[in-house]
Amino acid sequence: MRAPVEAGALRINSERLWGSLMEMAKIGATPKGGVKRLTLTDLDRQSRDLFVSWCKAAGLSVTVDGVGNIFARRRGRNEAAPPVVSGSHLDTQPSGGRFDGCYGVMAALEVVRTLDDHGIETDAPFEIAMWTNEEGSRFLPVMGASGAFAGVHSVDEIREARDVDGVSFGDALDAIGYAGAAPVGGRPLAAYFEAHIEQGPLLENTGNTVGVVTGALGQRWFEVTVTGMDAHAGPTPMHLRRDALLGASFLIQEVNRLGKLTEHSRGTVGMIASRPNSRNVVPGETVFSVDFRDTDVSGLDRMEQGLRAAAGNIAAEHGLGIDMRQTVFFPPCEFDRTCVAAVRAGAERLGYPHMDIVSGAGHDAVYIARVAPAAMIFVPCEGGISHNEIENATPEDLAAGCNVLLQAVLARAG
Ligand code: HGY
Ligand code: MN
Ligand code: MN
Repeated sequence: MRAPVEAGALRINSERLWGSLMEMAKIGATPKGGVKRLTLTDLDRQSRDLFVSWCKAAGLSVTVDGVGNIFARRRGRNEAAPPVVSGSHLDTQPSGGRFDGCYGVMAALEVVRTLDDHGIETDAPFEIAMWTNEEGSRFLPVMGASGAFAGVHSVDEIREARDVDGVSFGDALDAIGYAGAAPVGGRPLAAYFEAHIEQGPLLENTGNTVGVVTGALGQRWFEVTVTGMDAHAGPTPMHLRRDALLGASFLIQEVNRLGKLTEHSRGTVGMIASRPNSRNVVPGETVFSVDFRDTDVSGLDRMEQGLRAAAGNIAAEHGLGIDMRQTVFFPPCEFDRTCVAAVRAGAERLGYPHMDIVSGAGHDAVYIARVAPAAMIFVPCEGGISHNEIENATPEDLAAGCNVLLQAVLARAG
């Protein structure tokens, strides 16, 4: 029997953590060193199969729920107690990196492997969670499956979502064989912790290794459809045109202006499709996404009202139809103070420079925080760059975040 180790002296295995990240990053690897592993594609299936094989090799019992969320459970002394859970997502952006999401899943797996190395049994069971479709890139809504677990979305709503090719979430999930039998949500969790790269520059710029995440920005997304009239680019005089793409260009400028209203507000147009998309045809229809974020709902309201007012003026001036349909909304969230304190105590005990930080990105923890005490741990990423194939992080920082996760999990799992 190994000599018992005081909890504070426990450390994860940094090489093993890094190795699991690099192994997973091979699935969907892109020439520029990123990862393209869109949710519910065959690459997603391969990453799930690899993750499940590692969990089974670690003796965990694996269940899958009706929207493809995977839970890998490590027994606790008290099997009747609600589990402490940690995880994140394995799906990526089309031009994603090796760490966004994957780090949180591999960090939770490394916690299991470290507990096993030392023969440590926890009071409460511990579960690794892998949430389907966090990115919201192929299917709306973003964080859809953790949202379903939290009861924010129905399973039907999630399964009926369609991608740009008209493929439904449900059909894609069935096709990769991860439509599980377990009910979606409806069971108590003792606590939820998610480790994630910051995806912004604050930690790196301030020389902090750990971000104690106290909450996250609220988000409101729209799909805007501008309708004009297809026309010939030659004979049609300029003043007679109803140019949808031109109208959209004014609105895109307005989204950017509104996003600069306050220090914490954000406004982004990331996706656009213009039809018929032919060089010598005045575009008759343009559809684009709007992503507004702010620390409070009144800021989101102000940006929405500003854009609707601009749309009214542009529609009148250019003879266009403009429709704005909300596709995502969640208010700013504050994480559970006890869980946040457990993260901060872990960083302090391990002597890592740390700071409190609000997440600019949405994460599955934002929805899980609605049904369980939750908190997050951030580590720096190089240049604050993410949602980009050059996304990078150091083994030392990733190990530090995982060590803090281990401490926080032990504090809550007993
Ligand atoms: O968009 C976000 O905040 C996250 O990457 N889903
Ligand atoms: Mn993420
Ligand atoms: Mn992301």
